[in-house]
Amino acid sequence: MSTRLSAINERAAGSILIAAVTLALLAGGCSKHASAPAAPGASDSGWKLGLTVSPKRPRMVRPASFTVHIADSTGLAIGDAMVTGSLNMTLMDMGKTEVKFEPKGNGDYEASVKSFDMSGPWELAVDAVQGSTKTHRVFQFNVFD
Ligand SMILES: [Cu+2]
Repeated sequence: MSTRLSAINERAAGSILIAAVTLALLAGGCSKHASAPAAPGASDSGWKLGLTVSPKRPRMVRPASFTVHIADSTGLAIGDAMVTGSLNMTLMDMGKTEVKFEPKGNGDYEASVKSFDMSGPWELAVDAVQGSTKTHRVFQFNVFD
């Protein structure tokens, strides 16, 4: 076998490996979806968080609002948590936009943005804190042109 051929083969194998790693990273990103069940870690609250984006098809240069509903594992609404959020685009580094959620009663918390800088896939990382109970959930949504 010539060294030249084996060098080419190594390079090809390298590209395949990079492709596989990229796919694994993308799949990992998608698996952080909102509806994933809470991990049974000791520090996890077991709270259920649900996100509603309004309008249903948010648009790039338009305002949008986010409503997070929080309930405990038995479905009881949690009305007195401190809730903050961080928005970022999933496929590029455009920085993070912090948002503050205001309690609206019945376990609902609301935040809004005036616009998005770009259309495409975004994620909203939500942190809810009540005393020593902390919950982190990441939601994905799309912004349209
Ligand atoms: Cu972007």
